Order: sequence, then C-alpha cells, then structure tokens
Amino acid sequence: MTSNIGIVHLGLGAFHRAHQAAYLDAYAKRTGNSDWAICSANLRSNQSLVDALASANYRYHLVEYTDRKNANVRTIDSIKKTLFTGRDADGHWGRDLDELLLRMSDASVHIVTLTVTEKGYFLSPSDAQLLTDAPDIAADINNPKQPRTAPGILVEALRRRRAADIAPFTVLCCDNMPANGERTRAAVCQLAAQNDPELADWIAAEVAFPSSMVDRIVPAMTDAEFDRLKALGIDDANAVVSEAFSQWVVEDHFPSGRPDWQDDGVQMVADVAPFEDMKLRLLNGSHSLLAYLGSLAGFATVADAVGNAQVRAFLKHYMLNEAAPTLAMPAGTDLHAYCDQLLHRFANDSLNHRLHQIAMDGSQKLPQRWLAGALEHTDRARNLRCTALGIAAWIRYTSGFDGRGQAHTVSDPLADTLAALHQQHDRVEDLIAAFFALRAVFPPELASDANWQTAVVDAYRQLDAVLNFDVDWPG
Ligand code: NAI
Ligand code: CS2
Repeated sequence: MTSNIGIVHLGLGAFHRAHQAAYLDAYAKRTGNSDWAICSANLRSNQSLVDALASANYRYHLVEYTDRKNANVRTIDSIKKTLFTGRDADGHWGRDLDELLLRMSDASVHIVTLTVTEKGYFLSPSDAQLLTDAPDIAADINNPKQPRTAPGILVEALRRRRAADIAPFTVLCCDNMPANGERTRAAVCQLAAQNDPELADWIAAEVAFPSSMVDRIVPAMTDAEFDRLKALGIDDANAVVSEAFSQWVVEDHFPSGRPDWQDDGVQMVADVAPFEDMKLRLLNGSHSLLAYLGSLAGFATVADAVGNAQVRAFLKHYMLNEAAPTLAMPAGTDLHAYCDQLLHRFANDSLNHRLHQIAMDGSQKLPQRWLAGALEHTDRARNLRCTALGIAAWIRYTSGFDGRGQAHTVSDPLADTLAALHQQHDRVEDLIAAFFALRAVFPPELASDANWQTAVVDAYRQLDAVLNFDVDWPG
C-alpha cells in the first residue's frame, strides 16, 4: 500500500482532533513533511463523524478559546483517512476492519496512537488485569482475526507484522491513565497470551509502549456550541473547540522512528511519571471532585462551579494539602503556579465543559485520580477530608439522583453493579462498606482502613448540608 500515512490512530473523538491532530498539523505545516499523516479510526461510537470527515476531505476547524473575547481559529489537515470498525446501525461489526488491519500492517506505519477512553483497554482499574469475561474481549479471544477491541486490533496487526517480518510499530497511549504505556502493554500482552503465548512474548520483547501525559480541556460539542461557531462564520459539522492551553509530554522511546515534533511543543522526556501523577491527581482529581460535588450541588459546568468562592477554596485545599504531598513535581514545574494556572483554566467560561461529561466512567477514573494518592497518606481520616467528601458524592451520584431528587443518567461500565448496591443497602454504613468492597475500584489497603471508611460515612451524612451550602466546605 502506498501512502504517506505514518500514524494510525484508534479513537477518533474530540480530544484526538483538538490535541494530537493539531500538533501534527503544526508539524506538517512547519516542515512541509507529509510523512506523518494520520489515518484515524473509530472502533465504537461515532460512525457519522468518520463519514462526515471523509466528505469534507478530512479538513475541519479547531477553535482554541483563551476566554470569551479571544479565540484562535485553525484549520486542521493532518488526518488523511478515517475508518469505522464498530457495530453499525444494523448490528454488523467491522465495516472497515480489513482496511484498518491492512494499514496497521503496512511498513510505512511506524506509530499507532490511542484515545479510546479508560474503559477501552478492558483492564480492571485497580490492578490492570485483563477483563477476559467482558463480552467484547471474549469475542476477540474466540475470533482473534476479526477483532473488535483496541487491544484485539493491536494484537492482530502485530501478529501480521511479525508473520510478514515487518518491524513492529510503536504503540503510544494518549488516554488519561497512569503509566499508560505499561497498561496498554499489559492489555495487549494478556490478550495475545490467550491464544498465542509466543506472540505475547514477542510483543513484550519487541514492541515499544512509551507512556505519555496529555493535557488539553476539550468539551464535547453541543448544538449550542455549533450555533456559536456559526455566529463566528464557521459552519462545520466536524469542528471542535478547546482551551488555548495544550501540553503533551512523551517518553522518548520510539525504535521505529517518530516525527521531530519538539519544535511544535511536544516535550520529549526520559520519565513521564512525575508529569502523569501531577496532572492526574491535581487536574483530573479536581475535575472529578467538581463533577460529583458540583453537579449534585446544582452547577452545570466547571466554570459555573469554580465561580463559587467556597468551591475554589475547597479545590485549592485539596490540591495543596491532599494531592500535592503525594507528588514529586517534575523538575522546573512550580506547584503553586501550576495549581493557580489550573484554577484559571477551570474558570474559562468560554468552554461549556459540562460536569456530567467528566462524571462519566467514575469507576475507571477514581483509582488514579484520588485513590493512588490516598494510598500514600497514613492518617487518611484526618488528612483527606476533601477526598472523603468526593467519594461520598461519587457514591451518591451513582444512585442516579442529585441532591434535589432530580434523576440523571449514570454512564459507567459498572453502572448496573453500582445501582444494585444502592438497591441492596439502606443503611449508610452498609452502603459505604459495599462500595469499599469493590475490588475493581478500591485497593485492599484502602478497603481495610476502617477509620477512613468511617470518615466517608460521616461525609456521606454531611452531604446534603454541604451541597446546600448550609455548612462550610472543607478548606
Ligand atoms: P469522545 O467522546 O469525543 O471520544 C471517545 C472516543 O473513544 C471515541 O473515538 C469512541 O469511539 C472511543 N471509545 C469509547 N469507548 C470505546 C471502547 N470501549 N473501545 C474503543 N473505543 C472506544 O471523547 P474525547 O474527548 O475524545 O476523550 C477520549 C479520551 O481522551 C478520554 O477518555 C481521555 O482518556 C482522553 N483525554 C480527553 C481529554 C478531553 O478534555 N476531552 C483531555 C485529555 C485526555
Ligand atoms: C476530564 C478530562 O473528562 C474528564 O474526566 O477530567 O478529560 C480533562 O478534561 C482532561 O484530562 C484535561 O486534559
């Protein structure tokens, strides 16, 4: 296959279009080098976006908002092909699967990137074990040459390259997970081992899975946002909006080559872990606090919630007293400046960043955002009051009702399990104990911390008063 596509991406969502594709657009326009064009595929939702981008010759607008008055409008040209392999409206899988696998097996592709959300790796969030009973993974184990999942597609493409004696591509995970390269490797190797242990060993030995920290706030598009863009003269069904800020820190381990994208702002480092932990616990940890406490308190967006002085003080207290003590900040990054910048970014009211969007998939997010840090504290009952309130709010949120009895949808791979816990337990102590017993979410050391469990029970009892602002928020 002749093409200048050097990167295949899995997960053509809003974030990919506003982040990676924007960096590679800048790279191609700066260097005039078209060897790192992207073929981007959706494995699940969003077939219509795949087709609409093809109809628009893959060009779309990216609007980067600094604030309500200042927006930078870009046209992005780095995606040169889009594919869909998910289930279509008639229930059939794999429309473009053959083409995707052909491209991924082509020697001109050197990197495969991913943004398939945390749940797209099919790993138990607390211990990174492959969920072999998940129906889509079970389907890939039974039928590995017609894969449905991201790990399954990576395994089959790597099998074909090995069989054809073509060097493997590098796999670059761009999802919000800690050690995201290692986790992707774990999913791929555990899945390969189900049918072909030799292939699993070869992948473990030969394929590079560098980690990366990705950061740019990219809210889901809404009809109101499309109308706002039309008022700016942008009539583009594929447009995406983001904040002006962007950061991408990548572990420099690309044996099959990579673009020289440092001049376009990509930070290449030897160890991404300090950047990942900082971002996941400070930014995403704060986001999840806002998502559950803020939405239950009646706020709609991140900017609405941080417009409240008590909420802002609460977040700052969480960042500096609960998250920061667990972090080794990256050299050259000032903790206080970073936290102030986060609050400034959250206050950007040109982004309509809905709290319900962030609240999705809490069971997949909380282990790295709150619980990994909590493990590093000893006296959690005394020191982690904001986190305890956040956990209480998450548990309340998963009941499907807010503080005023209004119903909302709980979107989470564990939604049915969590709903059943609410059905089964009336007493607060029993409900919290049942949540703490969820092994997929709470590591054993936290689950057995009776004092902290009591603190979460107390926080749950206080929740209504906190959400109504009848008592001061901690901080
Ligand atoms: P989106 O909703 O626009 O796109 C989600 C993408 O994930 C789609 O391509 C969808 O097909 C795919 N997907 C969902 N479940 C899947 C599964 N089980 N298997 C395979 N693919 C699956 O969301 P967006 O904004 O693109 O975010 C995606 C991910 O990007 C996030 O979960 C996060 O890890 C990362 N990210 C997002 C940021 C943001 O502000 N939106 C910022 C930093 C990282
Ligand atoms: C958010 C993130 O949806 C969420 O869970 O916390 O997507 C957040 O917007 C990004 O990580 C910012 O880089």
